[in-house]
Amino acid sequence: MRAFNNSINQMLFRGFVMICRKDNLIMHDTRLLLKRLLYFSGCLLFMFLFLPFEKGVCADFDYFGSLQEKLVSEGFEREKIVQIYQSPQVFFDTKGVSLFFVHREASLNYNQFPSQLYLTGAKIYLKTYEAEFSNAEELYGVDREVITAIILVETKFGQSLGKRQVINTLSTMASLLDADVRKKFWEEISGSTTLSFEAFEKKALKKSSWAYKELKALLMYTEKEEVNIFNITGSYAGAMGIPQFMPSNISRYAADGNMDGRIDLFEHADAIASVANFLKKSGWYRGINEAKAKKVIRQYNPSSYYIDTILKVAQMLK
Ligand SMILES: [Ca+2]
Repeated sequence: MRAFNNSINQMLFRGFVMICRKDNLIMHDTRLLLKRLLYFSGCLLFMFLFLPFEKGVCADFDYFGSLQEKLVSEGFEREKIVQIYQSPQVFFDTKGVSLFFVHREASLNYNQFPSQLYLTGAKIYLKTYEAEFSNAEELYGVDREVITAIILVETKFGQSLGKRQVINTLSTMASLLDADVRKKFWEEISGSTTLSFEAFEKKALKKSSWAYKELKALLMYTEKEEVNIFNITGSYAGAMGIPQFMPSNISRYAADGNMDGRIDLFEHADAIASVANFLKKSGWYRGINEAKAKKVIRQYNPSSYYIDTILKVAQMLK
């Protein structure tokens, strides 16, 4: 889109120069003048038709201004924050965040997982990372089959990591802390949501506070582990990596499975250890009974379909 806009700008400039340059223009040749005016008008029409649709946002509106100030006032280095938000990769993701307001996430078909295809994949996964699973079982006392079932359902063993940039998802949602940004966003989505303005305000305030905390956790994680923030993609909610952790879960539960001194949730060794550590810290212990196991898995995802699927797949792998 940027290259396209540049070419439009070049066309406009050429048209403008053609009309204005007196030495090229024979003023008494009205047909030539008309031709050039038509060319210039065509360019203007093109600009009018296409430019306002770039990324679905208003170019003049500063969506992330107050968000940046808030981050700086809470201790983040101004230079780094400005550098992130000046990047062309960061934009107000109207489409992505409107998913929170316009319609619900399509419900996941959990029945697909206890199938021959995924069970075979799970057995290969268990074999491939046998050493990592042994370490996790020894350190955290969590069954390898349960960890495998979670990694299967979350990301199909790291194959479905989500395509949205987490920085955009969280920044867009967090920017709704600002009343002016909420007003602007409401104008953009009010025609396609069944929510009333009051219900939107309530939801936006709650979700923006949550996203702001997650955004801070993301910034801290990427700085600590020296990860390129623009390389982190995730779900529509901002969950990231093979185990789909929210950024705030990283400091609490993520673990360095391959002992290389870094936590990288896009590496299987770290993902396996992190899921195990999450379950242990949520109350898992060796020989846990089914009722208690359900309570622990509920901390990962409260859906009863999710919990039942994890336990069913784990049982089938034993
Ligand atoms: Ca590691």
